[in-house]
Amino acid sequence: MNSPIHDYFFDKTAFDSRDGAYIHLQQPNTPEAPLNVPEMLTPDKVDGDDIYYTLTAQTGSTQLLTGAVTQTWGYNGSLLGPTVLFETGKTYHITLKNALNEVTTFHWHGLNIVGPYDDGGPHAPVYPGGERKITFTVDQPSATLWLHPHPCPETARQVWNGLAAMVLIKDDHERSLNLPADWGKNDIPVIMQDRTYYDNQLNYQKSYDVDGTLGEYPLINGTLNPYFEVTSPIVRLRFLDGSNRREWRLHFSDNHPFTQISSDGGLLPQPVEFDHLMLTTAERADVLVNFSDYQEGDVVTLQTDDLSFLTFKIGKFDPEDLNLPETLATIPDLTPDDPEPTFHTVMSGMDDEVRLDGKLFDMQRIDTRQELNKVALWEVTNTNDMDDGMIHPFHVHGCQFQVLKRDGHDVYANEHGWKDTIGVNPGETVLIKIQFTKPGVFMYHCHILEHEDTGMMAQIEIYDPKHPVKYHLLSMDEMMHDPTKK
Ligand SMILES: [Cu+2]
Repeated sequence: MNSPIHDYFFDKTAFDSRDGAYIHLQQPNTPEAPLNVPEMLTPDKVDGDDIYYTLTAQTGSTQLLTGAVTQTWGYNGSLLGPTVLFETGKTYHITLKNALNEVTTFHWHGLNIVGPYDDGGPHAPVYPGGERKITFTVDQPSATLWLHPHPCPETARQVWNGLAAMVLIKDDHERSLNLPADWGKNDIPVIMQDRTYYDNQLNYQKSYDVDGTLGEYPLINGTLNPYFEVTSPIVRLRFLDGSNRREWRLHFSDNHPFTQISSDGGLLPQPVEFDHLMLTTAERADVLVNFSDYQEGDVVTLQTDDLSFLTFKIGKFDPEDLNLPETLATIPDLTPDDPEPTFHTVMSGMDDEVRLDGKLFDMQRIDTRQELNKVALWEVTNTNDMDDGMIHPFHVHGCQFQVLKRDGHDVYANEHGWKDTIGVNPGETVLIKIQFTKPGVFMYHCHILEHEDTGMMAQIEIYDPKHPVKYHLLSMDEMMHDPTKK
């Protein structure tokens, strides 16, 4: 079995044990519940190729545990949000509303749209009772993306409270492959999070860890102790690590194989067969599982390390062979304008010592610039010690990039597609090829949410020499306070 992650970081549980505050997941002692599948967001209006959506960040309560309901946050509901569907080539007009009593933003993680306002980073605050309207045309291939708040330094707490939603892009090419596409039946989101409850309530301050907040219990699509009834032989699981810090080291309880077809930014060039897969925070992987060799009544669980967090109950269906084309997608081989790396960025430190390029984030400082549409090589280094460090997941807004080398070695079989987030090991340097096709000011940062909130983040300006733009960059104080309210 091809398990490239094995010799990489999958087995290195030392990453956990060396951190005294590491919390191992436990099985919740709540009754099992059917896996929640967030339904598709209904458009307000469809006018040809123009589609109108509204998303409202709000508070609510959710029956998670036995007894008292849990106070939670969500988009258009009490926890997480509806699945937002985009179609390549169509134009979306989205009204973003804030019904919370604090500022938030709506960040489209993985979407190639202009920054810094549409992209929804810290420069795009939506104040309590307020709204923001954005319009963009989707021009990237089918992919599994997500939406989450980004008002650093409050991002981690808002995600912990429940704000996150899956975003799908669909296109004709993917449809031509006839992949499982029946949402909730054979096309399933698996949003992986972890939470701790105090008297049935979330308490971010009590759970807080400066190196990334961990929870005691898995929470999958907002469901505790979930099961899924398998009624199709081949099921697409869309994994999203939506945790504040936790890495998920995925495998089935019987090491049943699965086939990865897609990474962060869309279909892989070739399907990759695995029996283990690791995701760091914010990464996505779509896999196909062929359940044909099980019998009706069988049960198999999905595990992270040795902890089962999602039970599959095998129902009735006719077995099928998984027949995938050898080539799923053609990934363009971009030619760098300069054959040598032109940008080197360094993630360093742990705890409150974390830095990006030795600095803390400043919303009014542009840290680097790159010309629109130019292809550049970046070196991304994690200087943490091999024996005493952690994986920092590196994320860039406003683009999808390609991973070329890890410490001079070939990348793993599932890293040949588009990526927007990569786990960078302690002591490792990753070489990426990166092109921005949208102008703006964009963030690049560690996606451990507490590191991002601490300031392990910087900004790049993507400029078009023919159309210079002067951006108004808010200060953190301006972002946090509604200027219309004194
Ligand atoms: Cu980090």
